[in-house]
Amino acid sequence: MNRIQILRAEFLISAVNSQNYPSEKFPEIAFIGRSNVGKSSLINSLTNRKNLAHTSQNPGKTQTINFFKIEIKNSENDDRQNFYLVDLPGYGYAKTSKVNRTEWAKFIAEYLTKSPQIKFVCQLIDIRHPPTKDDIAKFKWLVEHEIPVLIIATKSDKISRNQIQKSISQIKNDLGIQELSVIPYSSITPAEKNESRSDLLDVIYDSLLESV
Ligand SMILES: Nc1nc2c(ncn2[C@@H]2O[C@H](COP(=O)(O)OP(=O)(O)O)[C@@H](O)[C@H]2O)c(=O)[nH]1
Ligand SMILES: [Mg+2]
Repeated sequence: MNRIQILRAEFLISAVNSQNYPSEKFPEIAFIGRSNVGKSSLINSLTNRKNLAHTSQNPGKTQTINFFKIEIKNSENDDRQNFYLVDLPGYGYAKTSKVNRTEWAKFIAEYLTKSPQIKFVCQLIDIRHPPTKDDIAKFKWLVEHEIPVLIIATKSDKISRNQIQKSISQIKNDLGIQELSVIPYSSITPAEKNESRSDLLDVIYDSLLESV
């Protein structure tokens, strides 16, 4: 059985600037990645709710910062913790105009640099392809700003086990950090047999107990 269990998961608020961030503060875990990489699906998988975050086959849909309030429990000692999962708009969507891309950058940079309650950022990369220029640029930006990053390689069900290991090495290589931890993840694997899900919940829970 999973050590960490979801007690509650609800959509709280969509924000377009810092005035709209939730007034009640909790630690935050944010998700970034290219449009269509699987951010919303991962939030649904993690919380084990079908439609908490809206998924779409058409990239470029989410244009706001979406806050989900989550309560989890450590089944070993009944400790309960609240936090926010934060779904950020996707980058790298070809049809988005240049103006839109600059806006994206300002809007996201503002959130990421002005939210001291962020514990870490999950950057999602499609396991089937090497990181894009955009993926690498965003990763470097996070590292430069001293924001802890966990790389999640999405859609791992689409390739073989052997390929998973190769893709993970490629990602580490392209990002230039061999000791980086990269979690392969499949959002279509049912919660009860999804080991990556329970690993990620463990990482999140442990981060919530750390001070700072
Ligand atoms: N097979 C598979 N498909 C996925 C997975 N994650 C996302 N998808 C599909 O990829 C598309 C985009 O997913 P979505 O979560 O909306 O991406 P977002 O734009 O990053 O929020 C949808 O058609 C999903 O069903 C996964 O782990 N496995
Ligand atoms: Mg989405």
